[in-house]
Amino acid sequence: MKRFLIAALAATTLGSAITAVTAQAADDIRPRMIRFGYGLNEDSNQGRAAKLLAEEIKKASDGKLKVRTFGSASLGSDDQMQNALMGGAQEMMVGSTATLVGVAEEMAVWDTPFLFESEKQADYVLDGPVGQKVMDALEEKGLVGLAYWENGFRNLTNNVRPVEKMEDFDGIKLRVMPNPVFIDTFKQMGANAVPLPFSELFTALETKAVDGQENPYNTILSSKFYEVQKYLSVTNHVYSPWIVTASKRWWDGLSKTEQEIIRKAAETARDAEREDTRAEAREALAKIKEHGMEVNKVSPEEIQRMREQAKPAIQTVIDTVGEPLFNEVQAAIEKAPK
Ligand code: KDG
Repeated sequence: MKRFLIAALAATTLGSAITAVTAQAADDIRPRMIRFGYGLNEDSNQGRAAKLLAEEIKKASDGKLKVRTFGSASLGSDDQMQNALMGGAQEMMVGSTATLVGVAEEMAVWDTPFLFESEKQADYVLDGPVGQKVMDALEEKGLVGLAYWENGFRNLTNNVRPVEKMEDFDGIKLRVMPNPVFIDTFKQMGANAVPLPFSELFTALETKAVDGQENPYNTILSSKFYEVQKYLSVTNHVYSPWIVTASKRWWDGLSKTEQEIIRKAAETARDAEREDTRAEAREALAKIKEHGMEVNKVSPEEIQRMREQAKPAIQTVIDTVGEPLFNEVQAAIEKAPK
């Protein structure tokens, strides 16, 4: 009997302590409106994950932290939003790591052609120490990196010809992300690389200002590129992460409780987004074909030729991020599960 009473007393004390902490935590959360911007449309994998993040933050803060999501680049292109966060004019966003290279050059390591061979490798490296180190480089520039989401392995579309061998790139005006490594990579392949923000891409394809582009299957579907593109050539030439970031100026004004809620929600949404993106990608090729695109898979021999040809672009990455960081990423890849 005595043991039960002691246990009951301890539980009551513990219970009231938890209540007190929870109450304290609740006091630590102020009513806030958070603007979360992204570039794809709300029906995309990026849009679905943004909605989930908003729900998770609202739930964990008992509705005090409200997130308004703004899709289709309605708050601006990735680099415009990144500048808005650094200036404190917007609170949060998700966008490409590739457009952050001008902010923190370490981000260029993720643009290395053929860096990852699988999503498992990517998850292991991005969510590990070296992924965190690259993310931390954003802080002194006014951004807080919260989680890497999956954009995915990138493939080529164009209206000129199927790309079956490297020479087929010749003369193709290929839109690339505004990023030195992407420009270098496709110049090396023989394409005419044209850097453009994502928000201008569909119109550029529709008006034939460019012949082609490269993006994961999910984006080709959700952005309806099949309406303005004829050929899809499967290369998986680079794995692109997205990154969820917050304005450091805003972030530093949050309580630890609020920061923990937001960080945890970004990680919860990350895990769900990766699952959702991979499930959608598995079905994507069939759907892209149904929409009339002609699909070809580039042979391993030709992929090897492209790898060789891309080596100067890899040197651009090493020159940009430094050999130590590049080697640290390579070492993490070696340790990653296949
Ligand atoms: O906002 C959309 C971009 O974050 C993303 O999709 C980047 O892959 C990208 C591209 O091609 O610009």
